[in-house]
Amino acid sequence: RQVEGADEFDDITYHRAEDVPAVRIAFDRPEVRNAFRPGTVDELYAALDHARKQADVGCILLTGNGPSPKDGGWAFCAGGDQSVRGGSGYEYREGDDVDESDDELVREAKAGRLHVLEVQRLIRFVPKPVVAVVPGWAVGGGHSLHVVCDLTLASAEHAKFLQTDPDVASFDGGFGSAYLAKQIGQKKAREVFFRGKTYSAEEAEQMGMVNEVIPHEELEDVALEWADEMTKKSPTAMRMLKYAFNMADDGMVGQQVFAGEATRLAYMTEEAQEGRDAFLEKREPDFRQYPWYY
Ligand code: 1HA
Repeated sequence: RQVEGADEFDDITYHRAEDVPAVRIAFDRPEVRNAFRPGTVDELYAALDHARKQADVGCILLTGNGPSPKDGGWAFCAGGDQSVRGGSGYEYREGDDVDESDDELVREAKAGRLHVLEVQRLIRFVPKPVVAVVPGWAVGGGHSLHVVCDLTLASAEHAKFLQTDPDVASFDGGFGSAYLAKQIGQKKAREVFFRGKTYSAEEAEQMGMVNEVIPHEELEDVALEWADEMTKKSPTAMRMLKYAFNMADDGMVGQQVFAGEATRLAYMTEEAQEGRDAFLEKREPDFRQYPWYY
């Protein structure tokens, strides 16, 4: 079913699965291969952030609606909409849905934006698995989005993976390239960017950037099965694992995010509660009652 408030969105759709504690967020501009403009990114961020905050949602499926009404083509996302790329980023244009009461947004609307990078960080830090469900083209900034997702499932018939960044004089020098190299190795990642060749779902699976290739008709069902499996596991263990996988590559920020969860666990102990209670009761804490575990 559609998530409440999602009818406000123009460029994405946002649904909650009925039987599985998962949501489906989909680019909804199939006529331009689901390329994103600034408003698309705003909506995507809002939906992801909403999903992040739902304690009864354990998995996020990110996909692209299709096929294109123009030619029947399928896409996950074709990256930044080149028709609104201006001098300093992607620009809001006349008629776009910009909230005029939001001064900051109005100011931002006049400047070019690259805030899909904020979406990448949100996908990276949301404490639940995010699965890229790729029904067609994953290109440029859309390719980078699949790279940053925890898992990727791809349509056997229609998924295609392509990096056009240097063809259009753009470059994702962060997760899109460096993290891709962690996934598929330095030589292959450099080939993906430097040659700009299109890879099939099967080739992408062999490289290690796709988890499973699935017949197109079954793609969404299988994605829901994976979501079902993952959301039956311990939320704490899944969260700690995601952050543990991230930590080695995310430096001090990765440590901070992982440590935040360790702090949450520590707060749940009697030992931590003794610290709090002693402060509130204006007495010395008695930590001697707790063991020095080894
Ligand atoms: O690299 C970044 C960033 C890096 C750092 C920080 C922020 C970043 C933000 C964004 C990006 C980027 O995404 S740069 C890379 C931008 N994307 C591209 O260069 C992909 C351009 N598109 C294509 O290469 C091809 O269209 C395609 C391989 C995705 C599909 O080819 P196909 O199946 O032959 O279809 P095609 O006829 O080309 O496209 C269908 C329609 O979709 C066309 O419109 P029409 O002529 O029917 O009016 C086409 O213009 C439109 N379309 C496709 N992709 C885009 C697009 N329109 C605007 N922007 C697009 N990206």
